[in-house]
Amino acid sequence: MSGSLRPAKFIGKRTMLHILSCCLAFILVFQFHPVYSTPEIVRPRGVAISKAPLYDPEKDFKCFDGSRTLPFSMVNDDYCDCPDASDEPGTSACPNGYFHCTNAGHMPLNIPSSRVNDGLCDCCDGSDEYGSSAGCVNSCLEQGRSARAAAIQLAELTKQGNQLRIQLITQGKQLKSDKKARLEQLQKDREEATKIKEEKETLKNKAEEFEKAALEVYRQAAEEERAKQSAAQDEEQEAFEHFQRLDSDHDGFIRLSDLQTRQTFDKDRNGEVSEEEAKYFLGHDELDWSTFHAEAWARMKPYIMLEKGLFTPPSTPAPELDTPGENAEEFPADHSEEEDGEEEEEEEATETPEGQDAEGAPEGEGEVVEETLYDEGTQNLIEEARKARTEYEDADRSVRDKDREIRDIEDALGKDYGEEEEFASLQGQCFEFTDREYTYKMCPFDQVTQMPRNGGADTRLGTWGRWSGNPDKYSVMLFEHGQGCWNGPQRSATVKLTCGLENKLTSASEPNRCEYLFEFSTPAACVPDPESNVHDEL
Ligand code: MAN
Repeated sequence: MSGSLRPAKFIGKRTMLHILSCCLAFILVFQFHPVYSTPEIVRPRGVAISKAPLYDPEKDFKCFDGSRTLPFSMVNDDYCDCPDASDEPGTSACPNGYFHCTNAGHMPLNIPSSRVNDGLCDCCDGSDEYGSSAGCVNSCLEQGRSARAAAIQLAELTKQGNQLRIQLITQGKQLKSDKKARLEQLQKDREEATKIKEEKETLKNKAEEFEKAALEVYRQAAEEERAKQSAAQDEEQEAFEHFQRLDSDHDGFIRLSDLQTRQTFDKDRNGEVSEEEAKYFLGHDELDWSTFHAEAWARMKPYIMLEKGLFTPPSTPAPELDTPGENAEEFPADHSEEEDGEEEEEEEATETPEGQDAEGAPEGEGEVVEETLYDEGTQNLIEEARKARTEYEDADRSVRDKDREIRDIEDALGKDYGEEEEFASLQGQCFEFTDREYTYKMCPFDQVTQMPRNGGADTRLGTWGRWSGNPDKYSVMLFEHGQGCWNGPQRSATVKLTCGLENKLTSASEPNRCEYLFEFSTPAACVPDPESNVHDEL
């Protein structure tokens, strides 16, 4: 502001004030005694109309805090007498005082006393610079006009927005009562669903008991079968190892001569293994592995065991030599004391019989095991148990679904959606604003996130905290406890609500590191001011 202010000469002397306050007529006071600033109500400079009665020139002045009483001439004498600054409303004498600009044509204003005559025009009527050379011009009419136009515009917007707000209130109340009704229904349904779940659980347990008992039979049979197979494999492995030992030239055949060198087969214990003895065990002139395993091994094994001390024969005498095969079951002579050095040395043989791998595992192990075929009764029990399990799981899910919905509704019902539920319809919606670097997403009553435009993970700026406007609680939303800021506090977001005809996130900024500020326009914030903002003191 610049230009010339009406001639304003500061007259602060106590005597002058006293004279002026005593007896001059209104016009005279206004025109020639600038201690008084408006023609309507006589009052000292810098005093608001509302406080004028406290400054009666015909009485001594009492500091507002009651601490002192002064001759009226000491008001605005440029010397601070009252601790509460009330004696110096029109000067900069008191550091804690306020100067009131009337600003006729616009809005009155209180400015700190320190701004009086500081060379800067603070009041649009220029009244704060009556004793300086700032040359303020009175622009109150002009400013008032545009402020009023803006106020009218805002009032119109508020009026239209308020219509929408009224609809939102209806919607919000409806939403809330719908939720309450749904909650009641859900609580009943949950009781019912819990009963069903309990019944299904009992049925499932019963069906599983039957199923388990039926499967146990199969399990035991399978275990026995496995044990049998494993014993047969051990047996085969053992036979193969002996086959290899006896096959001294490793040509895949055992011949009579191979046996004749082994004391094990000296049945009559005469010190040598005769051809007959060797034939008795072989049954043929020569044997390959499979014939050995299928026929001769059973005859040889008792003798080999005897030799190792693993087998004790009955006390019956050893049988005479017979045709091979006929007396294969008979007990052999006790040769346990005999040693066969060669056999011991070859104990390390590691080859495996055909059809076995190096570890002796039978071929096919590790492959997909054939599915067990159950008898019809067992099959039915399995099927019934499966059905009972499915039904129980469905019943359990139904209870859990209801629990979840109940929790969500209770959570929503516990939230503060405004005095008249006008913000309720914002629950469940999200609004975005994109700046150069980020897209921000604000979901009222839920959370605010920040997404880098060039990709990368979202950052949670805060989850719903509370309304924090002052004095209008519902003008600011606070989202707290966001992701921690590197070397700093947890992120938080403040959302300022303004009246607008649509719900829209209109700005985003980060005034302090990791403290975010948003503006959100919404009809829910269009509350008409019962006292219009368009004041003037024309
Ligand atoms: C990220 C963003 C910024 C924030 C820094 C703090 O880059 O969340 O908004 O200022 O982290 O390190």
